[in-house]
Amino acid sequence: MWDSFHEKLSVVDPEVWEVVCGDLARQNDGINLIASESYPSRAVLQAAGSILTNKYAEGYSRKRYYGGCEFVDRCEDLAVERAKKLFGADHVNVQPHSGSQANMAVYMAMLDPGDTILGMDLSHGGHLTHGFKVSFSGKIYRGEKYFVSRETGQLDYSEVAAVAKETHPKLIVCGYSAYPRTIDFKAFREIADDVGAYLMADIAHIAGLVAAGVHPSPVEYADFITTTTHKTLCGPRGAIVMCRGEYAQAIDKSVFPGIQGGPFMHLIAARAVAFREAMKPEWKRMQENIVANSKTLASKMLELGFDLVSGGTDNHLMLADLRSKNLTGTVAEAALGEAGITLNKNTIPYDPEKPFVTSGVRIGTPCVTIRGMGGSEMDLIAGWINDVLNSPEDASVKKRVLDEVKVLCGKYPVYPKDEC
Ligand code: DSN
Repeated sequence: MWDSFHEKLSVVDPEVWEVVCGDLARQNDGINLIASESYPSRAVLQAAGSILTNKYAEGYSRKRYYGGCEFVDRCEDLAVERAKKLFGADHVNVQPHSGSQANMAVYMAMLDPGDTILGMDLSHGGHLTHGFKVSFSGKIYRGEKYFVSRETGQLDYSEVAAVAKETHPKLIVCGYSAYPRTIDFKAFREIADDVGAYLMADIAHIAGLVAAGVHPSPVEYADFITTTTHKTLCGPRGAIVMCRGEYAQAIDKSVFPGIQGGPFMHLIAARAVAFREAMKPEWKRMQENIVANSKTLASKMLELGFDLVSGGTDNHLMLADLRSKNLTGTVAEAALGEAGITLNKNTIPYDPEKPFVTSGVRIGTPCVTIRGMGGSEMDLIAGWINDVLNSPEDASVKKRVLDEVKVLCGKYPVYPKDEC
């Protein structure tokens, strides 16, 4: 055994330890409004950082290509059984390393190269893997798009139906990265049935809300459901695919050996932990609070004169259209970052700016809610966003907000500082 085998990270690699400590301080001291991030529990982090990372387990439980899988089989079984119970799904594959791979697994299982995928346009809130031209999904398959209504900023289901009739998709994707409203999965099922397409719901953003019953579930309507496990689900990085029983074998073969080799057993263990936590009543209440906080923040933003795409929110996020403030998303993201508020620039529907500039910011409440903040903190946050974006060049405003943010965050620590 080499000398430093049992030494701590802080001793073996002070440079990397400094990064960990730096980001721990950033996470504790700042307000995180990135809609796709969350804070997993200590138990999830412990499983994710466990010695299960050492184990190769290609294959599935009790059908592996390696010996010594008796313990990891048990943890994959737990993850599968818990996910099935949590979402009411017939079949779940818990091995995808990411949301992109979960989506790829469905496409590779059900489509042939050149088949048409119909998804929401990326700049309207869709995802790269929903048929966007520079992604594998738009290169191997023919990507067609639907859009939100220019007037309402919301889905117009009759318009989606018309696009489906014109484009003859083999698979329709619903579920988005930046759509603030409830999705009508039944309407999508009807559209898919009318054109003989499969329906895939990518619920990566809203999976926690769906698990808690705060957003309607697609399980009754979609043939396939994919989700990452690290957004509102509050688990570790990674993803799962759910499907009707009739597609179980095709999906499993598509994930392994189709597109992946060895599953990350430490992350599958952590997923099992997250699914167990998601069955608790207090976790459900937390998901309800994520939406309540989002609505409070949205109404305060509207009161302060911000334009929100679609006029508000039904879920964990909102999209602020900054054109009336004469600001781009890039400028807003940077100014707020200097004031201790992290969010991301985001295209708005029909955005006149380039995707790297954008006219909007996406604002989400999962992280602030997980750390315990409520309605009065949402009012404060909206006020700080307003102060900074009214004078994005004013260093004294940003410094004042940064100090106030730090004081508030001190009352709602995320993780203990340990040895940092
Ligand atoms: N990158 C994710 C998000 O921020 O929504 C989507 O994959």
